[in-house]
Amino acid sequence: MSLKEQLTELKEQGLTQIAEVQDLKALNDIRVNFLGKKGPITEVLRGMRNVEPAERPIIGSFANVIRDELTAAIAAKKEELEKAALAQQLAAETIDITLPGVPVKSGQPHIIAQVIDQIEKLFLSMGFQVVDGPEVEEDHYNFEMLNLPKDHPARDMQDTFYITKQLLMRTQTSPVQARTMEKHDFSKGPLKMISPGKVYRRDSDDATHSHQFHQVEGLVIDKHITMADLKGTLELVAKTVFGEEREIRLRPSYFPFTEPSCEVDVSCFKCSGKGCSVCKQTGWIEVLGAGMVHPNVLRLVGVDPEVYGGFAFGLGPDRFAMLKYGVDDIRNFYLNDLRVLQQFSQKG
Ligand code: 2U9
Repeated sequence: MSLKEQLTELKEQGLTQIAEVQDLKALNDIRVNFLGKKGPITEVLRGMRNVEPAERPIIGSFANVIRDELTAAIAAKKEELEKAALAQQLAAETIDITLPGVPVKSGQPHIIAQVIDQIEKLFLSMGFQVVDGPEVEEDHYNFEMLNLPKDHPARDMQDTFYITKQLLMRTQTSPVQARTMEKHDFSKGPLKMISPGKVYRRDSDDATHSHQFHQVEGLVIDKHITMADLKGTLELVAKTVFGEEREIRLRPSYFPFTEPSCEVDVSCFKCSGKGCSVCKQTGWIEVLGAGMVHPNVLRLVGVDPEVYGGFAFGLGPDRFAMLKYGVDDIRNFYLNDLRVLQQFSQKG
């Protein structure tokens, strides 16, 4: 068989194999087989030594044409197989967007956190800072700095979880205010802060008491602060949490850290003051304690009570949430029963 015939036969064989091949790997094997350095075409061209020199360029270019034809056929087949593979993959991965979805369960902040968030937003909008502090506190900041020396009878008002003689679980968030006041540079401006957080008392848990609950305390210290500033601020708290129509009233009371001190009632949001079971027929519900910061407290943090004064208040988000949502047992907030907690969805 002449070289030309051998080459033509190789071409036919190659084209047949290319036409029949079904996958990319086998196609690559064909390419290596036919066109590689050790392939049959190279092998046939070795026989050129026996060909007339004048014939050699003709055979050479004939071989090149065959190489080009096979290369083009392989490229075309490669494209065809790749397209088919992609089409197959797309068909296999098709998503049926008409299938019903799997609902994703989303959580929500705890109801107490929601109440605290609402109060924080109000005070941030009035330029207050929100300050955190330690829950394991020194006796010094929890009591001493708040005008409650060791022998003060008012220390009996709170039973305390003591860790050591000097360390305790804070019974109020006031120590955060004492620490902040101590650091504050009053020449740079007033102090306006709230301190939300957990507090601890050695109470037996029942429907209205929990050994751990929450407080938000507020403090404003500046020159020329009056009780009118206190009343205006607390009126906003009452309206924000219990509704725009609410009014408040102040009744005299006693706290060691404020003088004068008061208890604050909000007009009943259930009966609007007519009298019902929520307000025990009085039209008013006690929601807060407050007062003007005691001069001794100011002196203890190095602030001159002749120049500066201010107001302070304390409220219980647990009590707020119980009143607002008609929850009659505080323990519901701490049992983590989803059936209870999911009722306070922010969506609805
Ligand atoms: C400083 C000075 C004074 C914070 C105050 C109250 C009145 C109060 C209770 C209400 C219900 C706590 O959540 S509760 O149990 N609080 O009645 N708290 S004045 O007075 C301060 C705080 C810090 C330096």
